[in-house]
Amino acid sequence: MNGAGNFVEGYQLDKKMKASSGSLSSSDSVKFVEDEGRRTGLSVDALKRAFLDKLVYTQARFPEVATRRDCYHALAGAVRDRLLHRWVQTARTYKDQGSRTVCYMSAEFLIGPQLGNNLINLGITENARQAMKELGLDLDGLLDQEVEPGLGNGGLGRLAACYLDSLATLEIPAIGYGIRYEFGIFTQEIRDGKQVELTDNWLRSGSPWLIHRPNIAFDVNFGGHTEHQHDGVGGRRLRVQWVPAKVVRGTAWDIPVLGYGVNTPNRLRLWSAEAPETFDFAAFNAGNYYQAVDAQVQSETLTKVLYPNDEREAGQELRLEQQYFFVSCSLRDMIRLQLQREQNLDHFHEKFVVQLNDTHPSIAVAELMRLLVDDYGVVWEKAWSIVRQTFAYTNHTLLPEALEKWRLDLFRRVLPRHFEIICEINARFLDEVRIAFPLDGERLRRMSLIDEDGPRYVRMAHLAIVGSFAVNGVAALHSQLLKSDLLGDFYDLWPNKFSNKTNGVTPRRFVLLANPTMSQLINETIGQGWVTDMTRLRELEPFAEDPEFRKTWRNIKQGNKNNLVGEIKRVAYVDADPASMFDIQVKRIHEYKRQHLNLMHVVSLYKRLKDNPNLEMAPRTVIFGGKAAPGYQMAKLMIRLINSVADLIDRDPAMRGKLQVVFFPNYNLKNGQLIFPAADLSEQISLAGKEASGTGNMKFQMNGALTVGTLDGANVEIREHVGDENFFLFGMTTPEVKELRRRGYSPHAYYEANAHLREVIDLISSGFFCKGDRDIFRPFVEHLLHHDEYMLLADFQSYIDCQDKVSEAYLDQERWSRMSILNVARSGFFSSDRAIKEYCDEIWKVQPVRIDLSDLSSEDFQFKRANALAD
Ligand code: NBG
Repeated sequence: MNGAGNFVEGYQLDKKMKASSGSLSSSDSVKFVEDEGRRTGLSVDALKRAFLDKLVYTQARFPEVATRRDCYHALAGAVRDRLLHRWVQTARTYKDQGSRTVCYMSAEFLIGPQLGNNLINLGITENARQAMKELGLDLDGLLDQEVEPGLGNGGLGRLAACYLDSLATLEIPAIGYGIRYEFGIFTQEIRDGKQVELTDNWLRSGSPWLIHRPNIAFDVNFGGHTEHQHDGVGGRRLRVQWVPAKVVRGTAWDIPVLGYGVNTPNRLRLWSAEAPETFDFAAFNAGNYYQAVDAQVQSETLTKVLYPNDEREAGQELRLEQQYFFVSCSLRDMIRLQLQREQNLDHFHEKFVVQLNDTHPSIAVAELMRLLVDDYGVVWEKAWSIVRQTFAYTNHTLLPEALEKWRLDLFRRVLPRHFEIICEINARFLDEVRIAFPLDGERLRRMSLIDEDGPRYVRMAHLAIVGSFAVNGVAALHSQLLKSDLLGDFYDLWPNKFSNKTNGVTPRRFVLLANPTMSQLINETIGQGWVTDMTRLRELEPFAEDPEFRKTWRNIKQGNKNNLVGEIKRVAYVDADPASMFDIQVKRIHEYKRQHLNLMHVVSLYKRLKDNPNLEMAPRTVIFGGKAAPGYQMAKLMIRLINSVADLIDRDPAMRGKLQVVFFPNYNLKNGQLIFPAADLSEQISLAGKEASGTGNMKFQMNGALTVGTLDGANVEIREHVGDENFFLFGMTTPEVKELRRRGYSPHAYYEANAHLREVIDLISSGFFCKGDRDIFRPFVEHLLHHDEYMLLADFQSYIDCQDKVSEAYLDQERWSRMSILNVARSGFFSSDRAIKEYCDEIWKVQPVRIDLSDLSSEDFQFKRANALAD
């Protein structure tokens, strides 16, 4: 009641203020400045006024009828104004200075909810909380209204988002280029223990962060054929014209990405597809209404939905079309910007550097060649030199099935001109290989851009490498394996192209926003400098020895666990025991990530507890979360098995207070921000050599979880930083895995030799966990016993032994807290700021550009060249 009163009062106040401010005309520059200052001010009062302004003039609502969603939009709108104020200033500065710009090209940007992060980066979370409170509203309730844009699958898309955050924070001129999918990653529900996919209609009630630029539009060709003509002196110049079968228009949608504590919002520019002519009047007049809108419907399909395959073959035509579509729009946008400043494209590579986030955008190599040679008349050699100085490529996987290749016939049908260009690039490239390695036909075959074994394919990774000046992996081990195995031939040819850039994650979202209580304790202990210089966390180390500090630390963790317990109850209808160890594995469900190994440990504990109810062990709640690609049957079966085991354990009174399993549905950023801070134990248990880096491992570490993990991906470096004694290591190393495979791996032999392993597997295959049904999990067990590609059985015993050590450590809470504090103190290296600095210094060669914020004044806004305005 009180709240509602305040709310109306605030509104009255706003009206009064407006009435007294007199008439403001834009010709009066002084007043304009004043008004601008108020419009985008950051004080509690300014935020209140702006909020009410948005509620009325954007949402067309008044307080008595406003819903929470309206209020969210009003607040987001007010925050957006503050971003745009900075944005305009930034864009102007970049334009004036002609700054060298990083273009991060990625088919995925998993940016997550924006409002909370923007408040943090503007430094106004507390002011906004107060402003809302004075209006009778609760900030957290409003934050909760935001529908997160799920424009990515997992680590790769989230990495791109972390990098945008760091680029802006480090004041580096940058643009993220991607796709505005209408439907992002599906929403996962669990029904009868099984995954059900629901469409993610994130745009249903509009996104306050998207700014449409209908004037920034490009027509993109598909299909058809090419026509070759010779002209120029003596007909020596080849001119190629591409006659397409279909044209789709891309228009730009921008999302501002503000850095922390700076005035730099960079631009995330996403392309959306539409028909060039939205309505076919000829067809309409002929009486065919459906045909009249058909082109539009067909074109829009292109950016309708994100492919939900994480590290799995996609291979569909539409996916290739999506890739080409966003790449073509992006490159032409860059060319447009360059031609605003210069007469020609000779210096394109000096103004822009393009990072290819995996092979998804790698068609850019051929597209930039096409644009330069066909559209701008640049000769091939010069064009190739520009291309090769523009692109750099990041590889994100060693899994063969995740390496993109396109069937030649499909590729040629969709992109006939690019097919020709790739053949030319390949011919010249193979010549280079021939000269470097004479008479090595086998090597030529391996390195060719075209895979000639069986049905022919275009190898996108090879195109990316050949067209780039730099190639990097995403963790030390991964980069090493790229050089020694997967890309060894390319390393032999161009050793200097290769480097490592270990991934990082942004501490703003994953610590400051996700874990406010721990952040506050850190601020009080060592100051706030760590937020932009994570190595400062080292200053926490001495406090690991302080019993008082450890106690506070534990209380904070307990508070975070309690929060998660509430959410688990809400979404999974389970009462999780907050006194138990929270043992968490959240990530995409994939055999190589071995969620089923984790589950085998659960079954092992269950069996041992049944056999010996007095077994001394730390009580555990084992929490899983993650989506399975809809067509990946084995991953879906893994989810089902997790839920079956969870159910049975829940029904067994002997397990109460000892062991519990929870499947947390629809793992995404929003709930991730609750999960990481609540974890005691982080499961990073992929088979060595399979996980390129992992980034969840870093998010857990920064929030004080200890890791149980293999020597895979960035785990290796995490362990180096925290020290062997603060990391639970198990499993084979990469050379051991290789050696075992070479000798011939027989999972069955492990099964025969290990009685406990046999008990665990037999219990699963007996149908014990699904009401005696022996069939459901048969494929699962058969697969393990006879194939076990990811060698669970070989690592089983080592994992179980290691988990027993975890349990023992957890029972000594003082020791555990000490280790937890040290994990946080030593997590600085895994900030995305460090990673981005390395990219800037070693690959991109870009410098920060400071943005000074001044009020936008009308003087500043004289349209001096009024008659030269662009239409
Ligand atoms: C993923 C890897 C992860 C890595 C992220 C970000 C793909 C193709 N790769 O290990 O599996 O952390 O990329 O680099 O999604």
